[in-house]
Formats: sequence, structure tokens, C-alpha cells
Amino acid sequence: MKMGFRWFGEGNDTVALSQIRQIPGVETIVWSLHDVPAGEEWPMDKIFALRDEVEAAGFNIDVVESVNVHEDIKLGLPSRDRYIENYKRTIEKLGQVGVKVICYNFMPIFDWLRTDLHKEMEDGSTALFYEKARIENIDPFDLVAKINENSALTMPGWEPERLSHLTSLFEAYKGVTEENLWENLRYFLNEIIPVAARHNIKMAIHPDDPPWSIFGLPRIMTSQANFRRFLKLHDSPYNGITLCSGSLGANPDNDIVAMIREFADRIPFAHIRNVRRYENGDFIESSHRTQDGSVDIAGIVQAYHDIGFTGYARPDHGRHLWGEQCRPGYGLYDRALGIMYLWGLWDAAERSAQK
Ligand code: DNO
Repeated sequence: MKMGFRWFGEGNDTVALSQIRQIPGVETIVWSLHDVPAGEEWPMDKIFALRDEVEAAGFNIDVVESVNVHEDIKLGLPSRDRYIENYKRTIEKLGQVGVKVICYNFMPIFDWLRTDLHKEMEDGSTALFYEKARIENIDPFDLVAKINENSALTMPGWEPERLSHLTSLFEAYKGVTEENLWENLRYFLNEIIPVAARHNIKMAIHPDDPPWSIFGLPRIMTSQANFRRFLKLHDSPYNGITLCSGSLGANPDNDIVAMIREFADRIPFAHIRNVRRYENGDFIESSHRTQDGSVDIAGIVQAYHDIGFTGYARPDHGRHLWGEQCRPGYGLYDRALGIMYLWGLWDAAERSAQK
């Protein structure tokens, strides 16, 4: 297991590379060019600049998260081909600087979704929280109208500057079914995976978070059965999964340990974090420790050890501790604690395997 840490770039992250350097065992910075819009080709000078900065701080740049997929590709519009060509050229350029894994997702309109970014926990820390009933009761068009009247009603991802854009996107997705999305994903994979293979880059799709449909939008990367189907859509070692225990773990039906065992050779990248689920479907992102949430993190790390996992892992979102001001979920302290927990489990598994 190779350990990585997500970093949003100088001026765009509250955590410094020099701080990450002091967390034991981190070799890889998980990075992206966050200022390049989805669908555009990444400029080589920016890739080089990032590489030089990260390598000078003592890390490698093996994992990119994410190269985002333009909505026209997910919608299967005729304009998708232009964006797919840009995507391929970005893969080629990342291949030139030695990138090994590219993480991406295929979620319509929204990436991860929460209702509260700073929900207070019993111990005074705060964490990302999802209130199911609140989301289920939303008619997206209605919410857009309400936010227009009162901008205080906005939710993460619904910022006023995105609103006009959001309405037309919701319109565009009307009538798009899960089967359409599968077909559009297959088209995309058939185009990009051969390019990734030529450059020895493993593409690793991220599960939908939460792993169920929201606002009537189709979502397909949600379950073990759907990941099985995904891997067969384009059967290649370069077509893989970012197995995110926290995203999938929000649904109690998902057995992450079983997924690790079944998809063992198709997981180039692991996101490891816990969530505490409530009976009404709400969930909160608890500490990485097994006992603090509903996901069996100890069992997950053991399963990775059992399959001889040599891919990349990173701790995922953390709580906000000790008054830290940071990007929601991406502070220094709880992710550093998470790494030490993961190493503890891993090292103990190594020891007991040697006996
Ligand atoms: C949240 C992340 C996701 C992930 C993308 C991958 O913090 O796990 O945003 O990076 O879905 O494309």
C-alpha cells in the first residue's frame, strides 16, 4: 500500500507540503489542476510547474484526482467528441510526466453532496453531514427559485453563481435514464481506456456519493453489482475503480470487504474513511477509527493486506479539529490521525502475516 495525501495546490489549500512531509509514510501527492474547467485540455506548463513544486517537496505525483468529465459526455451529446479528444490529450500529457492513476467520476451535475459542512459532534469537532429527508424533499427547480429569493438558503454546490447554469443542466438531464448513462459511460471508456493503456495509466472511477439517486438524477456507480457491470463494460486492467469506503459505506447494503476481495486486481486507488449511519438514512463523517462509525475500517485494511494490495491509498475526508480553518473535509489534523490509524492496522496485519 502506497500512501497519498490530497492537496489542492499553493494558494488553494490551507495545508502546506512541508506539513504533509511530517506525516509518516506519505509518498504521493494526490493532485489536480483545479482551475482548468472540465472538458478543457490541461496546459503542459501548468503540469510541469506542479510537478516541480511537488517533487521539490519530496513527493511523487503518481495520482491525479480528478480529471473531471464534461457534462456533455455524461449526457451523450454530439459535442462530447470534442471534449473526449481533450480528455485523451490530457491523459497523454499526464503520461509524459509519469502519472500512474487518474481518478474521475461520472456523477451527473453534482459531485459529493452534503447538507451541512460543519455539523457539530459530541466531542466539539465538526464534520460533513447528510440529512436524507432534507434532500428528498427538494424539488430542484423549486430550490433554485427559493435561492434566487433568499441566497441564505443555498447548499454546498448550489452557490448563487452556479444557479442559472444549474437550471439548464437539470433541464438537459430530464429523460436521461440510468441505461442512457451506462451507454454514455461505455462510449467514453471505449475511447479513453486504449489511450490510458498506451501510457500505462490506470483510470479509476470514483463511486457516487451518496450512492443513490438525488433530485431525480440517475446515478449508477453505487453498488457491488453495478461495479461488476462497470468492469465488464470495458474489460481491461486499465479500467479500474477508486474504491471509496466512505461513499459506498453510506448505504448499509454495501459490503466493502466483499468488494475488495472480488475486485482485487482492478483497484488502483483506495479512499479509506468511515461514516456513521443513522436509521433514518442520515450519515456523518466520523473519525477513521472503526468503533466511531458504521464502516469496518479494520476489516477493510485487513482485506487490502490479504489481497497483497500494492496500489495507492489515501485517508479521505476528516473532521475539523482543534479549531482548524480549512477546506471542508480537508484539514491537516484528522487526515493525519487517519493515516496513523491506517498504518497501525496495516503494520499489525504485516506482523501477524509474518508469524
Ligand atoms: C470528495 C472526493 C470526490 C472525488 C471525486 C472524484 O472529497 O472524494 O470529490 O474527488 O468524486 O472524481
